[in-house]
Order: sequence, then structure tokens, then C-alpha cells
Amino acid sequence: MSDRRKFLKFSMLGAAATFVGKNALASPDHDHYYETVRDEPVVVSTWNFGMEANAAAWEILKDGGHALDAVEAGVKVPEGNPDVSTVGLGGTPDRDGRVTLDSCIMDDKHRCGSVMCLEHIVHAVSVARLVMEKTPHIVLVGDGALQFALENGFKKENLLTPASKKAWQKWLQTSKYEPVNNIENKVPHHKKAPMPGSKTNHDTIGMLAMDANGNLSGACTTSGLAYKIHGRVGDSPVIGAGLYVDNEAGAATATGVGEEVIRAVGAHLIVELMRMGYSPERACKKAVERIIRYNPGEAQKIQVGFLAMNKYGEYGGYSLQPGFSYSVRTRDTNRIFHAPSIYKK
Ligand code: SD4
Repeated sequence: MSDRRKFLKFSMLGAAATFVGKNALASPDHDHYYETVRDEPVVVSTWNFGMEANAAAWEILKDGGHALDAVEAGVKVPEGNPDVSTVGLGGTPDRDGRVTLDSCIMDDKHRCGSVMCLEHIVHAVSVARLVMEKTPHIVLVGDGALQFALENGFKKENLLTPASKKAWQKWLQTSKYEPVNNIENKVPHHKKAPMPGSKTNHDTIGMLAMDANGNLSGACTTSGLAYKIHGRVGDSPVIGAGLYVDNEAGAATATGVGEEVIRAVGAHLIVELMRMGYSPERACKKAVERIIRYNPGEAQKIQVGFLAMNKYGEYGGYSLQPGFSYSVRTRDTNRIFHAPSIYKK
């Protein structure tokens, strides 16, 4: 066991936490879905499709792999799945019919990389990781990001699948831009094409992991809000908004209408609240309340969901509207949780 693990164990005992089982711990600062996993890895990710992504991440975590490798491998699953209409291949395009991807990754040493408005590359998260590891920069956008990806051996592909194209062509009949809440958990395009003018919209996977050494990492990747203006970038690749990791405090990620998440610098806010002692769920709730405070009219209509994990591997989420779910994988747990929300229907 590393010194860090010993310290965490000691500090948790010192905090007079209550043991509920071998690896579980209950805290007075928690009212919903809660579990503490000590000396064990844990991975959480947004929405139901996080289950499959978690499975890939878990393959790395269970053998003692690093959280950074786990989150990259995890989010690559929906990126490569054409049936997920909101991430990577098969992602919903912008209003010009172009699939533009936003993605970022961050590790336990405050190293981070991001790509914004990247076209033609399925695994945007891997390009983001290369930006982090091979350049003196943090963010590459658009053509520059594509050029960098191609120079580093990524293959150019058409990300607009026939199903996404058909849905976009139907959307063009009305061209009404209106994000749909909880679209991530709805039926994929190819199974049921959206009605003309339908509000096919947001979908993102945000993943947070703690590895067996107690180190945190996160990744967030998306095709962004459906039918956005070409060039629009949401919160997902913005370090501090859609994702933030601080190994001393915790990690957080976001999904939903990115404009509101950016305004509140959501993920960073949550990490700072956890540093102050808020549980992950309470910290997420506070951030959701901040979103309401900054833009109350809009907040009533849209969805934003936050997911967080603290340095003890405790996790929790909260959303504006009901319907936000997140997936959790530990050695003992492999399931979907439904996050509490401010609004009830
Ligand atoms: C964005 N936050 O581009 C992303 C979209 C999203 O669930 O999360 N959808 O604003």
C-alpha cells in the first residue's frame, strides 16, 4: 500500500466515518447514492451508455493500470460506436451537416489536453491526450487539431453516418435549434429517426476514475449540441467547465447545455467545493444551484447534469431536471444510478 493510501485511510478513520461493509463508508454529509471505495479502483461516467465505457476502463483499472489509460480507453467505446448519436462516429452534426468533436482529458498531475471543433477523427480523446503529451500546448482547434492528428497517424474518416445524415436532413425541414433534455438516454437515430424539427440534442460522455494507487483522471468527449452553429464549442473540451481533476480534492465532469456550464465554470467549482468538504453529490447540487442563479429563465427549460468523485473515491451526481443517470463500476458495483434533481418534472 502506498504512503498516500495509508494517509487516506488514516484521515478517513480520523474523520469518524461509519463503516458499512468491507469497502463501504457512510458519511453524514450525504443524502443519496453513496459509496466509498478505499484501496479499490472506481470509475464513473455520465448516462446509461457509461456502462459499456466503464467496462473498458475497468479492464485497465482492475489490473492496477493508471486512471489516465482507463478513462481514455473507456470513452473511446461510445466514440467508436455509430449507434451513439452524440459522441464520435455517428455523432449528430452541426447545422451545416458537419460532425465536429470536442474532447479533453486530464490526469492527476494537472496535465491536460483538449481538442475543439475537430472533424473527421473518431477518437478525439486520443488526439487530446497527444496534445497533452506531445506539445507544449493544451488546446488545439479545428483545422490545426486535424492537421496535428493526421501528422500523428490518425486516419481521416467520414463521421456522418447515413442515420445521422438522414436525421439532419429531416431537421433541416424546420431548422429549429432546441436542445432536448436527457437525449443521451433516448433511442438512437437508426432505430427511430427523429421527427422533423425534433429536438435531437445533447450527449456527452464524461468519465472519472480513481486507480489502485488513489490517483484520479478524467475525460470528456462529445459531438456537442446537435445542429449547433458551425464552429460552436461547448463546455466539454473546456478544462474547468466540462472537466476538472485535482488529485488532492477530486474530479468532476458535466453534461447538458454547455453554455450554462461554461458560465458557472462547473467542474472546477465542484472540485473546489469538495476541497472545502462538500460531498460529491452536495458539491454537484451547489453547482446546479449556481446555474439557476446565473440564468434562472433558461435553467427551468434545459438539462445540466454534474458528476463528481472526491479523493476518497466517493462519487455522486446532481442535475437540473430529472432523467440524468450515471454509471458506476467498482469491484462490487456495476450499475446505473439516477441522480437527484432540483426540478422534479
Ligand atoms: C455541449 N455539454 O456541447 C455538451 C453537450 C452535452 O449532453 O453534454 N450533451 O454543450
